[in-house]
Amino acid sequence: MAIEDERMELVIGTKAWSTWSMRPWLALKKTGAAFDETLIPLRQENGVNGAAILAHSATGLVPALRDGDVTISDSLAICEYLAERFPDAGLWPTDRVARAFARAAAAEMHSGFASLRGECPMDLAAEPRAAALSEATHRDIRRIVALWRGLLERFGGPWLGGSAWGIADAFYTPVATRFRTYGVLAADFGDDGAAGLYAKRLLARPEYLAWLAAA
Ligand SMILES: N[C@@H](CCC(=O)N[C@@H](CS)C(=O)NCC(=O)O)C(=O)O
Repeated sequence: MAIEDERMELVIGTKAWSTWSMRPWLALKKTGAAFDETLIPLRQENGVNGAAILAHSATGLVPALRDGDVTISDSLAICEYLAERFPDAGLWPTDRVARAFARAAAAEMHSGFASLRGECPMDLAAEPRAAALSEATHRDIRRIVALWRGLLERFGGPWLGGSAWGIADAFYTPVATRFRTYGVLAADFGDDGAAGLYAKRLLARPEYLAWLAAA
């Protein structure tokens, strides 16, 4: 059983690199709940980070959320848990159809876009530069731009599920950082302006700015 009065603990990896850590951290920040953060530096010599993570997370991966005596691994499962634990935080749209599309968008990010993820790793400390990207990464970017445009139009924006920033937006925030770092212009990938502006909005969110300030 979760202990309601105890502060939750989110175990995360290096903030400049760990996109999977960033997503539930942003969602947890949006709830307004006080929480402790345990940061495990990634990419250490001799893989000491692996053993350090295993002490917190049976999967050997960050993020992991500890709530009382409950530990949940996996970014998407943590976000779902937070949405249920904080039903007033608006982490999923209230409209059933918008919620289904927002969930599908988050799931597509969680399981897809392997080329973009591999070729354009998040690096919040990197100077923006124009990168030559493969056709597979171009396909990923075109799909993301089409997905963003479609949801913004369908549910009226300014967020993917409509008026409230939520989990789907948290899931695409690292993509917005990649677009900036690797000089990706949404307009070159089928944007009419809406996706580019959405990426800018993601990077202006207070939750993201709080993460960035400590990266
Ligand atoms: N599907 C998992 C992926 C988690 C994952 O790959 N985490 C990476 C860091 S972003 C990790 O813990 N790697 C182990 C390491 O670098 O030692 C999730 O969504 O949480």
